[in-house]
Amino acid sequence: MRVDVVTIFPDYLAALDLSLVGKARRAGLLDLRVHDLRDWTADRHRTVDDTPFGGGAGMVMRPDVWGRALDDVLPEPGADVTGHLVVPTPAGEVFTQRHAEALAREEHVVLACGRYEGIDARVVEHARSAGHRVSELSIGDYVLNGGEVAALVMIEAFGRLLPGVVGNPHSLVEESHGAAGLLEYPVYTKPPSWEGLEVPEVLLSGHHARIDRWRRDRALARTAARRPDMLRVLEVDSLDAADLAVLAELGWVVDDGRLRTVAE
Ligand code: 6GU
Repeated sequence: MRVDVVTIFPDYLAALDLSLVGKARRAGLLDLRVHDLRDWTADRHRTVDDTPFGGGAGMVMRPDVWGRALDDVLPEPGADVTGHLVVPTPAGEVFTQRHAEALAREEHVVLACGRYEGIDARVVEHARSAGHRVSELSIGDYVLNGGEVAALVMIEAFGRLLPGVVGNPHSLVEESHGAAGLLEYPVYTKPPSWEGLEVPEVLLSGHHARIDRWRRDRALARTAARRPDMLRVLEVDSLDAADLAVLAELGWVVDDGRLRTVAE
């Protein structure tokens, strides 16, 4: 997979040399290139921004500079490889594991990192009319100074899904936000007793069916407490009788094919 990142702070992306993503790059699974947007400026001061039309605070990134950069890094329209332009922005759709899975299937992703008040809106419009897929994505409901950290988050999230990047593909199956639609259960390791705190007895029992049931119950209870929004959209067909009994204890019932609390 090829990934290009365009930014005015290429050093921000240095972390992509580390850990699993760094390993994927060195193994040739990920061809990742970071570019300095100022390489596409045309003036002595290497200007990338200007004041907003219509007035208001802050500066906006110029479409001409971004246009030249993206013309160079996105695949040519009609090329055999298709490109997907990702623009990290707090005004985007919220990035989820589903976006990570979709991006991991792409041949070529370009991330355009904006700073200041954002990029002139015509840049996205122009890329779309040139036939590129474009996604404006936010990593959550808070404001960052620019798209660089969000790009790091997205690259790590989809990079680890590329075939061969995570050593044991099984570890991708059970984790939070995977197919089960539940948060992950709590985990423990040695020593079995630490600071007066004991590892739950069942995990030391060697009784695999009871361990699986205990983990499933903890996942359901955690999701109910921390992410009730996930329970509300859960596929009820994925729940067995024991799941429904645990959920009932927690005050959740099935109504018209969906979970809801008894209180509503
Ligand atoms: Cl993608 N960019 C910025 N600047 N702030 C954010 C964000 C992105 N996602 C959440 N906050």
